[in-house]
Amino acid sequence: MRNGFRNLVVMMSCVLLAGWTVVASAETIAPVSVNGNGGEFNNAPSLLIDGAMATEEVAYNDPACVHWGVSDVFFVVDLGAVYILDGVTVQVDNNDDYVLETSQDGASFAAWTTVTEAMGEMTEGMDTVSTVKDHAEWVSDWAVKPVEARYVRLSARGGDEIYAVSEIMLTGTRVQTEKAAEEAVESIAAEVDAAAGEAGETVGDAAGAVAGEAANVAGDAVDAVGETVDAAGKAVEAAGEAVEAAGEAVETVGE
Ligand SMILES: [Ca+2]
Ligand SMILES: [Ca+2]
Ligand SMILES: [Ca+2]
Repeated sequence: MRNGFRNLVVMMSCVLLAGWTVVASAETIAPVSVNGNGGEFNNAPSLLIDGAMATEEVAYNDPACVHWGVSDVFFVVDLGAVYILDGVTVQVDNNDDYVLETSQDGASFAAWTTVTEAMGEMTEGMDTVSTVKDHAEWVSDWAVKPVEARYVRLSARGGDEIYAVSEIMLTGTRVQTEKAAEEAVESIAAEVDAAAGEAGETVGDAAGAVAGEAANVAGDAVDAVGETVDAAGKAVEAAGEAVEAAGEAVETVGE
């Protein structure tokens, strides 16, 4: 019975998930982590994905910026899952080029787009630029080709060799892979098992409670019978004593 229900749930989940290659619409992605490599840089890489940007035109070494002067430095943002990336908004130092590459496995990266010195309106300091059409900092002649990726790598080149970034914001659509779909089905099946197990335990507990109560009642009844037997015994004793007393009285009268 339980297996039958489990199979039904698994089957229904498979039907629901079949053809569910892409779920949800394009969204601003919340990355799960970011790390920096390739040389020394200032401030925590986590600043790149905290959702906050410095005010435009502030200097590269603002506390909201990660900045560096070694051209080998790069940062890798992990989105936690594969997305079809269709937009990017970054805030970078205005007078350098910033290269964005993407990867599905975190090992092999391919070029995606480059933020150039010519983009944006700032002539000094940090400048926000975006490919997202309804963003206030949209750059009309900058577009990205949608790409499937889980990792985005940022590095800098050219310019004055003083580099800074305060945020990398990506938009895209989550890709539901076959494996993720299978995991979702397994997780639903496990929940069904757990619920069935708990229901079984509850029934067991209830049966135990009923049996215990019945035993208590039976015990009380036995006690009551015992007390009655005691009382009867005492009455018999009393009667015996009365008979004896009567015998003695007869003897006394005889004498
Ligand atoms: Ca930030
Ligand atoms: Ca700008
Ligand atoms: Ca610079």
